[in-house]
Amino acid sequence: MRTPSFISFSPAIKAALLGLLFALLAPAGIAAAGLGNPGANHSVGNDSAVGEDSPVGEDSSPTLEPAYITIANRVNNNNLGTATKADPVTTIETGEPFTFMVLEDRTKTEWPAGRQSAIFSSLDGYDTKFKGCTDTATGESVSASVFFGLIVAEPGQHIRCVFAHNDIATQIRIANRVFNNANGTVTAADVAVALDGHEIAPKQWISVEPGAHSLSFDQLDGYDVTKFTCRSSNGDALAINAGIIDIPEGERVRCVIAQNDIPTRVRVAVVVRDASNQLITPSGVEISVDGVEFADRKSQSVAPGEYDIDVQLDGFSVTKVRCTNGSDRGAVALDGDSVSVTEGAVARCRVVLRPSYNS
Ligand SMILES: [Ca+2]
Ligand SMILES: [Ca+2]
Repeated sequence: MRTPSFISFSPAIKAALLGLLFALLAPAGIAAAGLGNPGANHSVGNDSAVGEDSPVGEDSSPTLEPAYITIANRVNNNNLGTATKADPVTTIETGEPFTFMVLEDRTKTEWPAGRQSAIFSSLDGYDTKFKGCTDTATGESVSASVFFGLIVAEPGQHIRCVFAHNDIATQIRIANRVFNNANGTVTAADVAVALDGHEIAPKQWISVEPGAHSLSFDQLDGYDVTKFTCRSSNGDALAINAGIIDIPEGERVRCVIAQNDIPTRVRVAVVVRDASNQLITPSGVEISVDGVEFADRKSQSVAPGEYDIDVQLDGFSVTKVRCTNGSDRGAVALDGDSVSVTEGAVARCRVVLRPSYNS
């Protein structure tokens, strides 16, 4: 197998040839268009005749009237991109013998007819798509393959090709969640979320400049912030330092803010002793807290406030009530049969009953 030789080429041509070979490897961010003559086939890897049999400057093929090409770059800046249609780099590479040209946007350029060619266009920070070519005389589309193929223009033919460049989004999306599994009544819609100091709609993609941005939100009274995280496109956690997140270029960052209502609860445990001071478990014990029936030894969520504890059992009387705070939050205080709980407190109350005739 012969290896391609670049010896007879200038450095610029060598670079172009390498670019052409590289194009075969489907580089990201570059759209390549091969046009025309769909029945033909071409492989650069086996085409060592380029450079060996057809040195630059010695064109043994018949001289043809040239063709013409105009390229049009469309630039979509819907994600804060700032490039213009003049910025993409568009080249056309023609084989046997090899020529390489940079095509200026919307400029009719002379171009060898009857020879295979490929067009490439790229723009940093943009996704580029080849949109096809048309014959400017007939308006008909010119057959083109999306990847490296052939364009063999007819003499005098003028072809117009279009590339579309769309700025790659750097975006952030913030989901705001509120969990009310205790006694909370706030909804996520009540929580304002701000990006760089401006309130934003939750669960919508927002385009941003890459770099540092501030995130803030209403921290609800009576709620814990249980989550404040951001992840990159591939799911990697991104650091949030004092509400500042650094958003890498081209990433679509998802953030979640979650707040969970802090439970305030009351639990009543009933202890019943008989006349011999033995523990018994009679049926018919009724527990109510401010008139609401409670099950024995089962805490229930309540709003912070004051609650009357009432325990009834025929033939028995309450002899003792004691409440402690089972939480590291809030406070519990007892005044007779009335317990007050502040936010986050868990009143664990123990109510002792003894036979009525003993009291
Ligand atoms: Ca875009
Ligand atoms: Ca909760």
